[in-house]
Amino acid sequence: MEQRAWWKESVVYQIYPRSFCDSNGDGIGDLPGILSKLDYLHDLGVNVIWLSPVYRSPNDDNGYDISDYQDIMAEFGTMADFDAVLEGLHARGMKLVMDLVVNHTSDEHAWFVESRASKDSAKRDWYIWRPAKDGGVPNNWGSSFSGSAWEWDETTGEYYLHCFSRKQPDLNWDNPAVRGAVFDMMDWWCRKGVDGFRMDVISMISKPEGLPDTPMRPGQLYGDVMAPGGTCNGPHVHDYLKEMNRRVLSRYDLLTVGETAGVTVEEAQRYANAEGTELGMVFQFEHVGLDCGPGGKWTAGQFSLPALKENLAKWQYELEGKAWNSLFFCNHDQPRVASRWGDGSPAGAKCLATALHLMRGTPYVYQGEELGMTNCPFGPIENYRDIESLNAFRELTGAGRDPEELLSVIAQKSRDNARTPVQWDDGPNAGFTTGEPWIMVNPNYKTLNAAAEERDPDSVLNWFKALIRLRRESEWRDAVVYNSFRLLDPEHEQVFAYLRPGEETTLLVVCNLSAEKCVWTLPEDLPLDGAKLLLCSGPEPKAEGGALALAPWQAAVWAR
Ligand code: TEU
Ligand code: CA
Repeated sequence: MEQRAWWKESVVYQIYPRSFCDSNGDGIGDLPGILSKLDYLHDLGVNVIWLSPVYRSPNDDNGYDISDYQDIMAEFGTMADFDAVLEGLHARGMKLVMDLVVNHTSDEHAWFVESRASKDSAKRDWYIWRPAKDGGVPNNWGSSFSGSAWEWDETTGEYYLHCFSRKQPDLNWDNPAVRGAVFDMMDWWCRKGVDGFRMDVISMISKPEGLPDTPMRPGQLYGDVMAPGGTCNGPHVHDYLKEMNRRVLSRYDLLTVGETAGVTVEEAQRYANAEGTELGMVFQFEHVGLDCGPGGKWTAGQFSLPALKENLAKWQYELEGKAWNSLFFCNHDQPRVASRWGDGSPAGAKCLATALHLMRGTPYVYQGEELGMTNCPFGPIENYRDIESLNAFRELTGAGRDPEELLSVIAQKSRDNARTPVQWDDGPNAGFTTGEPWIMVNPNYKTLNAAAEERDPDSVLNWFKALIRLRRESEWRDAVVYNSFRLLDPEHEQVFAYLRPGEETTLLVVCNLSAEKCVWTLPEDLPLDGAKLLLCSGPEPKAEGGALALAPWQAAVWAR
């Protein structure tokens, strides 16, 4: 039996503070706004909150560019406001996980200001500086936010590396002083009582020897920093995480999850190994890359349910007994799954949630996913706010891409789809703010909002409550958390069905992830008689001669 742990039995809810709830009418979400929603979160049943960055930041990348790790961004409130949220969560038996962004800082961080001041600065080697090569950039790496990953600094006549925006210079983790400063800061937060860390692009902290060029696809303007041989899963990343674990993590009872861009199952078995020498779990990104085209994120790809099932099953099989899995479809960087792999309907959102939440691993609910929030019809590029989308539009149209065609892909994939304000009610700005929201509110808030869904027993919100209760409180909770996994009918184009076999109980999960009804044949060795129906969206499908007639987007869970 898997070693038990509270973070394996948890359901985590991610808050993107800027878009969660605004308390003071400036159109920007904030910590007092979060405080006002703790009962809503407790009632949902989640027991851990992952808080996207609230540290001091110039907001070039909405807080993922930190200028002071031990102070709070003025727009979000004060450290006292933070302490009130932490205390409020603990008073409700809930936990708080911070977003640790230490692959890079803001260029306004005191460390970088000192580092860029002079080549002889004591902190020069805290970042990655290189002289020009053949009169230009040191290698072919491109930033994830377009352009070269190298920025020329006139003052000292060298380039510095930034895998993201030019205002997010990469820290040099090969420097023990950098590691020490990061570990001290982490310890400071742990002593304040936080319960863990989500670690931003932690797979990128150890850069490859000599910073070699990476392969370029035809038509690509730069080498991809996340391609093999680039910055992911570098030579010392596991040494540094073991050191982090020794010096900080192992001293506290924490949930730790690495955002490991470019991770494979083999690497995940190391990052999230069962011996607990590095992290508790990692986020993988293969499944959310399946519907990207050959040219990467900004080229249209085709969704295939068999391909998604194959990938998710691979991660279930390859990690079992070796490492703990995380389960997510949504976060602040991904479009809304209800639109992406559903048809935008509540039934689709409920069905997708069932497929995700009954697998083995810790599930993550992204703010608004519990409401079935959908992608937003932004229209013109002027309505977007995300640096990644805006820079891509400028760079790719500048390189000759048709603006209309590109805009249609941005509409599907932009991170801004996840960053529209949470829809609390049908009042002005969906109850998010009394002011002018920093980003447009999805016009469907009139009918898609928490207040309406709290009153509707068949809402997405009440379905999430039932899913979370099944995992956290029901008599089947151990089966949901710790049972094994076996995919059924891998090739079926509509149905995602799987077993969760265990010693005492086996769960059967059947999801018709399509807008069409279908008849699904039960495996011979799985007659349903005697099985107990635990959850079902719509009337229980009757098994006629071993075949289940499933309504569009119908999900059902049995135990036997
Ligand atoms: O994201 C890392 C990352 O790879 C993202 O660029 C993501 O894969 C991409 O946007 C998907 O298209 C982390 C944070 O989650 C993201 O919000 C930050 O912008 C980024 O790191 C830099 O801190
Ligand atoms: Ca505010």
